[in-house]
This record gives sequence, structure tokens and C-alpha cells, in this order.
Amino acid sequence: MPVISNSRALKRTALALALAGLAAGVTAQAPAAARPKAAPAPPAECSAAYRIQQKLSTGTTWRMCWRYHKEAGLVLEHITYQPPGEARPVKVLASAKLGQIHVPYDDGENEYHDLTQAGFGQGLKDLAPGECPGGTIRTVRVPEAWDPSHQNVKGLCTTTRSRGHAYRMQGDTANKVFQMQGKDLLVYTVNQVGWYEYITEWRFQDDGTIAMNVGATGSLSPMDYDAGDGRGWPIGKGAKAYATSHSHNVFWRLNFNLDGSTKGRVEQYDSKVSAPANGRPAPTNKTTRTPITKELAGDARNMRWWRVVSATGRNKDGHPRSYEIVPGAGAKYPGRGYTKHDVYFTQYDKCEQYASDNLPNCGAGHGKSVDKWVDGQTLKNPVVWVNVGFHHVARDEDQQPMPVHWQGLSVVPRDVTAMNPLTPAELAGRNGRPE
Ligand SMILES: [Cu+2]
Repeated sequence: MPVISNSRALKRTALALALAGLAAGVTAQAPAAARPKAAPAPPAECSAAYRIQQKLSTGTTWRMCWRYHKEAGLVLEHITYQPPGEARPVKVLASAKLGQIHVPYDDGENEYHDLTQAGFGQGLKDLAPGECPGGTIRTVRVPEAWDPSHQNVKGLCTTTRSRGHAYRMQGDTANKVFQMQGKDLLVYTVNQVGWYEYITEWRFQDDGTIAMNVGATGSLSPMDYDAGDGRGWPIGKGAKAYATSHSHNVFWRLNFNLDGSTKGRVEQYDSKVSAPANGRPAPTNKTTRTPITKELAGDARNMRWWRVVSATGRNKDGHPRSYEIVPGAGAKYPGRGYTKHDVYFTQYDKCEQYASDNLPNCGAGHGKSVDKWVDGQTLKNPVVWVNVGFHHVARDEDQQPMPVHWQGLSVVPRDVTAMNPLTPAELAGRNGRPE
């Protein structure tokens, strides 16, 4: 039976609304709770209610503003990093958010754009106190809420978490160990789309790394237990209930403003290993830098990486500050132009907001997806799009509930500080060749 993709999307929408309505009946709160309390003078970028500031116990402070978009969900802006020893916050990102969650099913019957067509932003869920351990749950006003009685959602968790070793080093004497347990600021929401619940997690580490991941949990869609053509996996008893395999292709949209300038330069690095030559005992490895001056659709490759280099700022060693893009493991889905590549660098255009199914009207002839925007423009103000896919072949363990499966990337400081930002005082002189 032919299935019109839109009808399925509408069912999902109706379900989300019904669930939202149920939740509203239980948890409706006085909207006054959402209003900001009197607070110290807010920074210029946002009022106190929309400000996240956390000094981690290891001495690093992260600051940012948050807002909530009716489709894209959580948007983080004006993100700065201030490790111990830095007199001022270092500007890192002007804006960071999801760029799309594209979900094509293996049987070709359905393809969803969860942010723009399936109600991701509207599906913001109230968080129970226990799912933000040690942290604060803020009330989020969902713009243009489909369910006006449930437009204020206790949906944004900010908390801290231990990460394990930030470093360990044996000292000069046998009983001296330099070690630090790393601490992270976590910022997350849960957004329901149909039967799925997506955790959008941002992890700000005390060493300057930002890890962004989406975790899919909730339930497999009960309407998808129909794979009859070898494109599913049986999760009922015996050869029954074949859950249709599908992909979750998650895009992030990052606009860096290192040291306050959005005019950072993009560089690609590749290393080539050659067999031993010229009497050397071992293979050699040559790393080359390629400046990316024009828009690029890039593919991850062994020993390839990219970084965004500050247009203006240098660390105390005189090296240009930069952030490296480190995509996590994934399964690239080659079915659509926009999912064919791992990273896209596009010249900033405020109309270009979603990696696929771009909603704003950018005028006739302007493409609707990120692959179309790579058209040879000079990169003066690069926007970074990262695509991390997951091919979800269901397993018995997926019910019930479905365990969270994570996908994402990190952006890692490279020469933002002249040394390890968490260097203990005793080792502060150990910069450069040891004496
Ligand atoms: Cu899935």
C-alpha cells in the first residue's frame, strides 16, 4: 500500500499534540514561575533569565546565553570560555544549535525532517527533578506553542558532572602524582518527536572542549513493525515484529566567533604515510595544510581534520587560537545530497538555517539544503555544518524503553591557551622544550 509521507508526519504531529495535552493537564504551572527573578546586572547579550554561567570546581568558567526556537529547539549564543589564568573570557561561538535531524527509512516509504516537519521544537518535555541531578531546571517558553495551555515547559537542565581524569602525570619523586578529575557543565533538553525522544546535550568541559551529542530514546514507532522485505530486524518472539531499519542523520550548525570575530579561517590537514625510504628504519608521515578559502563540502578521511582559526587572537605563545572539529563515529547516509558529506563550510547567510528543508524563504533559485549552498563563494564568515549519521537496525534490547543511542561531535581547543589550561601551579614553567 502506498503511504503518503505527509500523512505519517501528521499522525506523528497529532500524537505529539495529544501527549503534550496530557502532560499539560498534570503539570500546568503558574506562568509567573517562568519570570526572571531580580538578578545582578545582566551582560549586554542577554538578560539574567537567559544567561548560563558556571564556574567549575577546577576553575574554568563557561558563559553563554540560551534561547528557544519553535522549530530548532535550544539555541546557545555568545559562548565564552575562561580557563584559570585567562584574565578575560575567550569568545568561542556566536551561535550553536541543531541544524536538522533527517530520518529516512530503509524501505523508502518514509523520510522525516524532524526539526522542520515533525514538531521537534514543539515537543519540548518537562524534566523530572531526578533527570537533572544536582542541577537547575529552567522554565522554557515555547514560542507559538501548538498547545497554548502548555507553552511554559520545565525543559532546560543545566548541571555539572565529573568526567574522570583530566590528566595524570608522575612527578619527579615516587610519591608525587599530578592528577585532576575533570568537570563538565552540561546543558540539555528532551524533545519528543512521534515515539522518539531526543536528548540534545551540550557538554562544556573545563579543558575547553565542547561535546555536542544527540541521544535517541523513547520508543520505536509501533507503526514501523512492518518490514517485510528484509529491511528490518525481528524484535518480537520468533520471526515477528520486524522493526524497519532507518537512519538518524543529525546536523549541527556552528558559527564560531573566536576572539570576537566571525571571520575565522578554515584549514584542512591531511597526513600521508609512506614506506621507509632513504635508509630510514621506519615509515614517514607528512602532514600538509590546505587553507579552505572557498565554500567546501568535506569528507572525513583517515588522518584528515579541520580547524577554524581565529582572525585576530593569539595565545601567550603567539600562536593563533583555533578550534578543531572532531566528528564522532557515524554511518554516513549517501541517499541525499545533503547527507553525502560529513562537514560543510558555507559563507554566512542568515537565511540558511536548516541543513535540509530550509524553512526561510531565501528567494527564487536559492537551494533548500546545505549541499546547494556550497557554490563557490569565498569564505569570509564561515558557518560550520557537521553531519553525523547513525544507521539504526533495531535490536531486541530496543524495547522497552529504547536505550539511548548517542551520536555527535566535539570541538576541541588547539592553541587557545599556551599550555594545558588546567596546569597546576608547580608545572606552570614547563612550556616548551624541557630544560
Ligand atoms: Cu532509530
